[in-house]
Amino acid sequence: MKFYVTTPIYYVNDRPHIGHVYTTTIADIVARYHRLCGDDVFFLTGTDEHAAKVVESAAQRGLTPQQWADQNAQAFQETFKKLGIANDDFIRTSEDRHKTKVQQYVGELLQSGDVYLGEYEGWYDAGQEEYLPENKAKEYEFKSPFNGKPLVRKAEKNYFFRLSRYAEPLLQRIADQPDFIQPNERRNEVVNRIREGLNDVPISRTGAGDWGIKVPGDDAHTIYVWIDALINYLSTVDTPERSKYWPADVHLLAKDILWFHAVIWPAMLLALKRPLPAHVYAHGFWISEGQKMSKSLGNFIDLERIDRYVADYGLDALRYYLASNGPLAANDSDFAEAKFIEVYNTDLANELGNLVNRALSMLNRYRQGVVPQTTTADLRAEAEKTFTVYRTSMDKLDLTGALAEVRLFVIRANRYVEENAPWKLAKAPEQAARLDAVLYNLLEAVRLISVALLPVMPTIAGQMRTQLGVGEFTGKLPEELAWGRLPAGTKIGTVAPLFPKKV
Ligand code: ME8
Repeated sequence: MKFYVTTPIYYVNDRPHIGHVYTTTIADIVARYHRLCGDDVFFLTGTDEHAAKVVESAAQRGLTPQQWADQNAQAFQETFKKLGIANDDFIRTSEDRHKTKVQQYVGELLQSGDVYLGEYEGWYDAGQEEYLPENKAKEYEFKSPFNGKPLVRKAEKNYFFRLSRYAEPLLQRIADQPDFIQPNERRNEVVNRIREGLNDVPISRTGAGDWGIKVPGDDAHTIYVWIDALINYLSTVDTPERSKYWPADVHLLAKDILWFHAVIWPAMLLALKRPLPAHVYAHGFWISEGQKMSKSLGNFIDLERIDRYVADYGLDALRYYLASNGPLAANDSDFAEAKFIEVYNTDLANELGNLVNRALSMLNRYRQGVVPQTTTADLRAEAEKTFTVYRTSMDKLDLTGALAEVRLFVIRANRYVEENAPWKLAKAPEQAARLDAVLYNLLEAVRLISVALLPVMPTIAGQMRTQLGVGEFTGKLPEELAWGRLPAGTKIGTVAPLFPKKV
């Protein structure tokens, strides 16, 4: 099966921060999971470059917009590479392969009458480059909900997209497929807003100079950055080799940009007569030490801090924390350093690291490091339940739920050690077969946990496998999550702590 997952394409004007790293890491985990299941995966991320802010910032630095975009796009690419993100492509909207497709699709929409030339007057949020509907402008007291600056009354001749045509088809789609927009809270918000009515939306602006994509046949108009940006998901795979990936299986993003992804983009696709993505998933926001992250507070968890966590605790610990404690559901999550350290010490060092270390050390001590035969499968039923829940959770993007389930199994396996006290069994020769069984069951639990953790902590899971002597993972995840695949006679590798304890 094919599986196509996307992240938002990030504004090149900003430096990468924990928010960008989060969505991209979640997408990476989902992509790795599907690859391990044997799917033909395409994972796309990239940068959104045609915003007016890019022209301003470039000018302030004496650079061309392209030079400034090049620098910053590179920063995003390097960051993602450093953080182990295995994306299949990185789309930049200033690339020709994207620009030609945008013109092609907008041309199709002009032909079909879904895009037309009209006049628009409304309340404009210059920072966000978007018009707010009259009722929203009023609700926010004619100030930007994002930066508090006054909205501007603006009139212009524009090309419009006939969004008003698509309220019913969109509502129908959401009714037919309730998990199209996730989580549920977000779907309800979108449905309520569509029911308030949809106006046509301007999709071009004038006076933008050369930075941006022109409306085909009318060089005075530049295609509005949001329309240009949304198209990346399709333009990148609209080639003979990649067309098999469309429609996307999931667009991942945060709640701030859900409207564009759940309403405007699907309506554009309906107008283009292209299939709609299967899911639009809008997670919540990270806040920082209890406060909203903002430029004015200067409290972004930025790259310097991220680098420090990676240096001190390892990249996989950061990935685990993001996935297990992040705002995947409707609520926001607090990124607090103390919490991060607590999760490292508890879930990783005390629970997982300890389990692996004691299981392998006891095998060395009592069986010269060779996996024995077993006569009972004490943990089998629990393993089967754990990994069934794990898989259904991963399949529906509930990474937090999947990891919570794995953690319970780690705790269970540690308790199994206490219950069976192998150190006592080792003293009684008539208990030799029982000790064999206990050791086997423990090591098989460790193997299963390593398989489940591969998408989230690829390096740690790899180390677990090396220490266990089972080598690099080459199988398929669903099969490898079945009980009893650890061969008796396996000679384990060198045992070393996975998570050095921190204070
Ligand atoms: O909106 N917590 O780009 P952007 C979690 N270019 N995620 C966060 C976050 C936070 N505090 N802050 C940002 C744009 N994000 C457009 C998108 S797509 C066709 C065009 C993440 O650079 C989250 O994924 O502002 C959010 O949706 C995205 O960054 C916004 O990135």
